[in-house]
Amino acid sequence: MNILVLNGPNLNMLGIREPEIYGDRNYAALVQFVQDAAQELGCQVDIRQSNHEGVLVDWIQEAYGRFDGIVINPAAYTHTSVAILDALKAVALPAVEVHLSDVDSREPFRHISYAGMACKKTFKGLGFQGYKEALKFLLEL
Ligand code: CA2
Repeated sequence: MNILVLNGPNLNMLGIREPEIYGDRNYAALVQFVQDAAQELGCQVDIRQSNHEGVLVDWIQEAYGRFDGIVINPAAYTHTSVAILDALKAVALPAVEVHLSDVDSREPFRHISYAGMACKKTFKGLGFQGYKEALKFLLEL
């Protein structure tokens, strides 16, 4: 199984500020964690990060016919992007949403997730482990 793992804006800044919310490990550590999880679970992953909404939309579109599923942490675009929601609906690949933090216990604007409306499941507040749970979920589908 070949899974596309997408990360949205500012996740490349992990570990630099707000460790109480996002932890103290950096983005390179997240990539390593997901690669290790994929190896353990027996799937292939392509892990990408962009600060640009259109780039994320392009990558979702390009996943059609190339990947078996998508794990996505759209970061701030979670709460704003109908474009990412529409792209996920358009390709109709099984998708799982991940958030490092528990968005439901944070500011009210983080309680709405557009991308989540096209996802089969959301893992939130589990830190890096949420990505592994998302891979497991897709493999068990
Ligand atoms: O909890 C998550 O994974 C989020 O998707 C992270 C986003 C946030 O906008 C979402 O509401 C929840 C933020 C990504 C990283 O932001 C940083 C902020 C300060 C320092 C480093 C990263």
